[in-house]
Amino acid sequence: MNHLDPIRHVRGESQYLDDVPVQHGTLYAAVVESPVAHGQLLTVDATAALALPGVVYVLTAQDIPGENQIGGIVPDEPLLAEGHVHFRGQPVALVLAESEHAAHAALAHVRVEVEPLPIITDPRVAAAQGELLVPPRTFRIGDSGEAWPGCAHVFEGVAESGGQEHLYIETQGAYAFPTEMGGVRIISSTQGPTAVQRHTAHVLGLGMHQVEVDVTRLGGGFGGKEDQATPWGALAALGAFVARRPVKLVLDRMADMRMTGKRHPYSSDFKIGLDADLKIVAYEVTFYQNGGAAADLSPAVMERTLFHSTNTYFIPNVTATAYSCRTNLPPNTAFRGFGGPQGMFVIESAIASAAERLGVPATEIQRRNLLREGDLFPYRQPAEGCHAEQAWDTAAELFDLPARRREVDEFNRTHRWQKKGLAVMPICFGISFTKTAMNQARALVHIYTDGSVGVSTGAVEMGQGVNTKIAQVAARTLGIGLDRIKVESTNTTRVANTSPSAASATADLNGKATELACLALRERLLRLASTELSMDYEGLHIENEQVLAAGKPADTTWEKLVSAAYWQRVNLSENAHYATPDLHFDATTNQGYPFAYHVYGTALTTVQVDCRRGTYEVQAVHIAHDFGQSLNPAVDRGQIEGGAVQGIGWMTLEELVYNEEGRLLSNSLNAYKIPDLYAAPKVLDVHFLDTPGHSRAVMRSKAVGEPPLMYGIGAYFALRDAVRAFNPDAGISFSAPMTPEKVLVNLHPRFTTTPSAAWNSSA
Ligand code: LUZ
Ligand code: MOS
Repeated sequence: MNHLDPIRHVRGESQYLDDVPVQHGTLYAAVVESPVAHGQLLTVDATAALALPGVVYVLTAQDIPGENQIGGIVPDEPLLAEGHVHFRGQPVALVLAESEHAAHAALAHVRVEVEPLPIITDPRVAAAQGELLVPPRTFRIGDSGEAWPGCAHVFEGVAESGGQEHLYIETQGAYAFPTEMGGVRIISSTQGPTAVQRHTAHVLGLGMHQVEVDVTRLGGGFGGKEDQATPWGALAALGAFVARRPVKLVLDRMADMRMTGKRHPYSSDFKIGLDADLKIVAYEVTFYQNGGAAADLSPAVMERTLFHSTNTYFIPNVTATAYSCRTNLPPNTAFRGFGGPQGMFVIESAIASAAERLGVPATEIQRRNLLREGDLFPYRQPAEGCHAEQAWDTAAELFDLPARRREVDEFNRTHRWQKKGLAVMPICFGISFTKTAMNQARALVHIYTDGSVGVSTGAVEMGQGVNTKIAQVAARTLGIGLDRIKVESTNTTRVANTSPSAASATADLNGKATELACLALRERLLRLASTELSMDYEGLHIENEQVLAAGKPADTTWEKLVSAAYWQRVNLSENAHYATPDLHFDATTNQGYPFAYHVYGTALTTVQVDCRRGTYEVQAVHIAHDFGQSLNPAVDRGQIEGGAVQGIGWMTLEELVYNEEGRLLSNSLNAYKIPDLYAAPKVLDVHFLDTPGHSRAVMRSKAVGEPPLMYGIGAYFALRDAVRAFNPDAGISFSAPMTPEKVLVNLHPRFTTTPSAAWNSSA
């Protein structure tokens, strides 16, 4: 079965925010941005802007009726700047005008005066000055300090990974409507409708019941709309609240790139110790996370970095510390993997560093240290249903790792100016929100009298296919066809207190709630059938819309049964709640059982580098992945392909550049490259491992959203392998992305010039 939406997408029938018919009287909003990255806000003078034709309002912090605060984890983020500005692009004022053109034309006429203050863009500089968003955290198991003397080999180094622009095709936006009694209704492009509702209510001084948020679908989120759809929803709502007219606010691409946070860049120190058999004995790592100007989700992202700091490996002695550093950049935020990829890049760098210095293949160290059943993660959860070795060995065998290695080495012996590289990337990703309380969801299922079914949950469809999976769960549980089922928009009035669609857990949480609701409805209908037909309830079930008793049709169809239930006054609606069982975590000891389960897999990546130009091609990515019992192999395969390519982009082409004034230089698609058809791997093979899935996964179909992004890390190490084949002495720093410029510099270090070094080092 395929994803339900693509045909509508291709026909242009799918409804995104910008497809909502514009209501008469709508005002258009545009956001006045801070022109500097740090300073004291002296004046915001809108006189000239207000004199322009079509400009109706210019709103500032003074116009906010409630509290000017949208911080989630830490209350440190105003909706509109007040007193100070902390990053370039920070919203300072909101222009409302009769047309989009008039609103944008007015921006330059709002005079914003700022007394500049010193700017920090580097997380290590921030940490040195005590500029931390939250106190540091340390995850510890064993005693790494005691372990060093017993190690045969100890290596230290630095690893750096860059940020990443989400580049959802649909930019941020919201459309707000005033409702009766001073409330607002917001159509929002958000992964977190409840976050938009909660913060909007707070900012407007309303109860949450006065704010309704509705989401049909997003043109991509990738984490960028988990927390950071909120300001645009709240700003549109502020406009609608003040003007008592509908207000539409949509960021254009460059404004979106300037104003919103991205994946966190990290700079990290590592120290790894191995015994004579290449077993990793100890690992110490310190992460400096570039959090940007406000906490946003950074503390949670930092925590997930710590959770994934040992990737798929068992290491008995670990000390992992993370600093979330305040800099004058837009607050960085959730991005597919949520800090996990950054943590995993460092342990892979440590292993590569050890392998290179010992002159052994990295795969020797990787394979020997893979997690086994029952091994403890540093946070003390045991690896249960561990498929790390199975994934590695299946990939190595199925895709013939030894032959691939020989082929690469042979090619490199026989080619001077072309070099190939190969790397293996095993992954392990924990599924659940690390904040235990967030692992809950609800579903509201209505069966209408004609037998059709409407399902509402907290899940947001953003292209990932969650609605398809929820429809499958409902159809399978009720025993009816998919054509009977409609997955409704995500609406805070129908399903309340939702967690964002994030953490790869959306189908699990909302799918399980849907399953529970449908099970209750099915039971109710079959109880009715058993009395109507005087049959034993135990033998009854529904299949293909037939009621079957002891495997034989009982002369009653789904439609007849539903109709009978209505006339018997049986409740045809059900509201179910699901909370992932068994989870707990103590954030003071950093120990517990935070994840429902882990997802495993292994990727083999082959690249070829043109050693005159530094350009390269990712030739093949071969993946063996643990889907469990996939509910939808087509959707799941798509997630693996998209995730792997997005990870390759992060590790290779995508280079975010801010200058020292905190201005984004890579501010459009001229300067910021994401993988296109040509940059994507020529071969992308996905093998479904034979694994049982997990009872905490929806219908034993494991979560699939974030894990594959980390396969992309293999591309960095494959490129490194190719560069070293050309220049074995290249002292390549562990610095991603490995752009063609960086490859060239590493191939020919003698020709390195200062300007490119400066380009590479800009945070
Ligand atoms: N969001 C969140 C996430 O709030 N908590 C998480 O643990 C998480 N993990 C991945 C992606 N988003
Ligand atoms: Mo996400 S990074 O699961 O919003």
